[in-house]
Amino acid sequence: MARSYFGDLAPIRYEGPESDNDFAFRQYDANEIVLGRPMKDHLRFAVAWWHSFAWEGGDPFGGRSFERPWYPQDTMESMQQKADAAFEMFSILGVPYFCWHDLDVRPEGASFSESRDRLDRWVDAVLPRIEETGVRCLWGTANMFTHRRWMAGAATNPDPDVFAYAAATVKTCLDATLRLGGENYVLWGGREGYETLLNTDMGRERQQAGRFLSMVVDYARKIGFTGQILIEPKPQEPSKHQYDFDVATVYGFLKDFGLENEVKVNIEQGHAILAGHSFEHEIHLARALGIFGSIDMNRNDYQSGWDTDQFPNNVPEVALAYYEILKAGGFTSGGTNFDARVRRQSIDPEDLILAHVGAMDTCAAGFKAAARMLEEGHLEAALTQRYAKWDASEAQTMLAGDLEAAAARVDVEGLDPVPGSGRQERLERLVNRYV
Ligand code: XLS
Ligand code: NI
Ligand code: NI
Repeated sequence: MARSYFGDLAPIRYEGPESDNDFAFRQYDANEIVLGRPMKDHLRFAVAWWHSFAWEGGDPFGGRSFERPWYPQDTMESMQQKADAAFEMFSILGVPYFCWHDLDVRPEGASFSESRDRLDRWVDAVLPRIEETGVRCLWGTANMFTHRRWMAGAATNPDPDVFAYAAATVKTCLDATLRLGGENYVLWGGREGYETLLNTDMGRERQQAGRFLSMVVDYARKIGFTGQILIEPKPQEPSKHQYDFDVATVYGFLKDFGLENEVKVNIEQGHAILAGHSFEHEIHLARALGIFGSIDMNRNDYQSGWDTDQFPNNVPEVALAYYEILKAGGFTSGGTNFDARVRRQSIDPEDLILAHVGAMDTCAAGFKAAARMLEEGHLEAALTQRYAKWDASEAQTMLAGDLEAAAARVDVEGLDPVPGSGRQERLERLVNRYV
């Protein structure tokens, strides 16, 4: 029998906002129908294998602070123990999904083929657990940033041998994601960037990244992977500058390589802030460009400015994000992945559980507020009204015409535009009625 890491914790149930029980949901009622669907199907929560089970609590000034029974994570036995604890936690939380990197789930072997065999063995071990619990893979990804071989990049490396190693790594992880029935595959390029321009050829590296992504898309199609390929933008950290800076930059890159209909984005709250945007800005733009895919729901520390991967706890912020997601039509293959870790002093097993319970409640509260914002339609009505003149036929004719024709309207119609209020404070106050 599998050893229990979380003691005799029972599955978390919904008890409502008045409940004093910390081990209960106050906002997240999985089966509550919102906008015609159970909330669990809107939110599609996922636990991140790396932060919850592989991260050991280190920071730049100190090492491991946690003591988990599967440490040190260097044997296949520890992998099995970790997987047992992971599925135990998924069941306690009632989350439908998990996400993983190769390095989170198995130790690297002495050779590439040993690493690949180990990943296959992890998939073998996890498939029956998926079957029995119904908890599935939202996305898989390759860790191409921790090992020293990646220090100068993966696909963008000055050494073509590293490009080949990256190809082998992504191929293996895509194969594993396919076997697991994963609904997406993510590429996050933490080392695809530079430390100094003095040793960097950006034009060349960008071409390599474009070729690599095209190869990944072709291979995914070839093996019958029907999931969505996603790029996760981030402007910097760990590199000084990363090529997948933000949604706008990634869209330009996709257009350049003809991949804008093949690849979408996984947007992380903390990365949006690092890029100088808000989370809702990034989702809004991805929606406008038709490349919205999924989210990583974790926040930064606004005082330190670091990407601290904290669990969400700000309902108004989360509400605006879900409002944009609802306007995008909701998630299709994507979901809400908690790419978040407990603080290094939160060393108890129950801290892991409660962090997720709190985050799920925050998301549920924000989501319900967003659903009401959409249903009542006041924000949408204000937006429609603001652009209403553009619906007129003469405006559309002008847009399809040339500069001279547009210019001629000023003389012919005697135009003298009258500015209208943007009503910002009124709209901000309106949002506060929901959150
Ligand atoms: C790091 C990223 C990473 C990706 C997956 O900042 O968020 O965790 O989500 O590689
Ligand atoms: Ni991140
Ligand atoms: Ni992330």
